[in-house]
Amino acid sequence: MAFAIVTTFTGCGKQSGTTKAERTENALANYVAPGEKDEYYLFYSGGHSGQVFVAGIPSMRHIITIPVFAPYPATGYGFDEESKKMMADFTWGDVHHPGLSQTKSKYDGRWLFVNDNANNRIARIDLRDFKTRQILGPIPNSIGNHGSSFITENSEYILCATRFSTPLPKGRVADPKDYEKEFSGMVSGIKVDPQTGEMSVGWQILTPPFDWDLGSTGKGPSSGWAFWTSYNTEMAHETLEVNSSQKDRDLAAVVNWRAAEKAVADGQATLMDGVPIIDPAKVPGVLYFLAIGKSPHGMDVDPTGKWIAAGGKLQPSTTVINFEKLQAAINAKTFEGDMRGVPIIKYDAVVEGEVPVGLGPLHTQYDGKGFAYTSMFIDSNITKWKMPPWSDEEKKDLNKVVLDKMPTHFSTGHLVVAGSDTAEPYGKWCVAMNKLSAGRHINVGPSQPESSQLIDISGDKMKMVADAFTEPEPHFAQILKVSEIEPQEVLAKADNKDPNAVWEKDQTGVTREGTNVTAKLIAIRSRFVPDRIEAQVGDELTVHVTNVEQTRDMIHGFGVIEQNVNLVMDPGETKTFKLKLTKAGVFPFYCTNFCSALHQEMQGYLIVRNAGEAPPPPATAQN
Ligand code: RUQ
Ligand code: CUA
Repeated sequence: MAFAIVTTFTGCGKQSGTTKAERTENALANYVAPGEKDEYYLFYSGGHSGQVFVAGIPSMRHIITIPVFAPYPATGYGFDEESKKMMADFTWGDVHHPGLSQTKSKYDGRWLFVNDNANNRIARIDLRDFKTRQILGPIPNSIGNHGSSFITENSEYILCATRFSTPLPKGRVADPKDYEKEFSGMVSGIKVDPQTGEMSVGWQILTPPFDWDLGSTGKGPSSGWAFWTSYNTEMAHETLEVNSSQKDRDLAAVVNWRAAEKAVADGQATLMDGVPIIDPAKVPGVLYFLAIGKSPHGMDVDPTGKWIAAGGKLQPSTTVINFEKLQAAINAKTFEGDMRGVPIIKYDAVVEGEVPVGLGPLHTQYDGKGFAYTSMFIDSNITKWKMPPWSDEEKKDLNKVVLDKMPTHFSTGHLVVAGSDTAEPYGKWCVAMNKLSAGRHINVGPSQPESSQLIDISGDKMKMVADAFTEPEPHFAQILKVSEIEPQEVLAKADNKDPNAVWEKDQTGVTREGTNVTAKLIAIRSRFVPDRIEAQVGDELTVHVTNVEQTRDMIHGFGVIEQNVNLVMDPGETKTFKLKLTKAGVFPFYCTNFCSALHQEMQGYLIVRNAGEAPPPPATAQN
């Protein structure tokens, strides 16, 4: 997110309050000796890099990048036909909030979903091989898929809310000065197939053109519900910096997604662009509003499902909502008016307290032991506070529940506590994802990385353990215990379902049908079979390369000189590229991954003759 608030740095880059000896001791906590392994995966979103970064905790060492919405030559992503097809017309995305799949409100280690704020998409990464396997979208009838990807307790849905609004149906044009009347926002339920993880658009709920912000899903008592904050309930269409912060409160959305699902099944929706749309003014019980603190951002349900903390960027407190009271208010119709036919729940009836956490609270995470951690964008710190139930004395002065503040460097956006969004957080570690690194690293010129800081939250007082840096820009992360998954290390031959996979020399070769030339190659230490592909100018060339290795880490690449071809095949994998041949010449191809002592020798030739210069290439296997 971008903030118009000018921030000043407190502190001078030191961990205030600790001595060098203490800092050194804390740092030992993140030391993972050579040959030893981390205990947790950290999946951070890569923001507008379009990717997901994987690091280990506690070492904070970057291990791999999982390409999702942008090409990534290191793994050949975006070059082969399979990934190009998934990326469709886009070569970037803005990845914000990764969400691990859950069963019974616990991570089940199957999939990681990430949203694309820029092009309205959601992607699914399979945790068996850490590869992007589906990109859904652009989602119909919505613009700006920021408020996602929030996973329901059994991964029934990924819930999304739009950051922007647009005249609907898409393609219709209206002047932004008629914003209030002509523009609409949307909450979407993206259905997840429980067996395959395949996503499809389930249903949508029409909303006024607020800018929906961050949210989360319910569990336990709040099972079946989801919550989002918003900004710009003023429905301004220009100079939002000023015009969208006029009101003291903004409206949060309280969504009963099970009711939405039922309304669609009962035929209470109308189709737009192929999606059943619910008008919440006509279908009561699906959507409610709740006026919470000015310009809020995160709205995070705690592990018990009873408490919801909403940050207020422009106020010095975090609002704690009691879900049981919220439910009671809905049942008793304790409303304070309505907005376009949607009831506004009475604030005083549902708020447990406003905790004075500091300036610029954005997101809250939980350790499952009764403590909450809120990121302070303006104050640059993490504030630890005690969750309700509070004593009468604490209720009188909620300063008493604020327990600790850890300075961060600098301007923390999101933070993540291991497992916070499940019913059973691991606790122990918190990572602060800071918007500014402001020179806490060797000087690399004006393009500065983001900084993430590892904080030990296992004791009464938080301990700063390590600084790490990534390319822009982590917005949120998920932490998964390494022992919860067992990713495959090679693609077993039997699991390679590509019909063009070949495993033996005599299955390889180059064939021609008219102007379509198809080559099937195998890659094995240290050669390609065949190592010659003959074709002519004007041909459509399709090449399938199978890496027949069944050994861990034995990756081969396939680069063709001056053809912008870059395949990378994991052991057991087949990849394909297509090329329209437009120029004659002899173009060497070679393996890009250093695979053996004779890796350099792993090469061959693509020979492109002018039409009529030579007979068509033989249809039989060479070599
Ligand atoms: S948002 S921190 Cu998507 Cu908070 Cu960026
Ligand atoms: Cu195969 Cu280098």
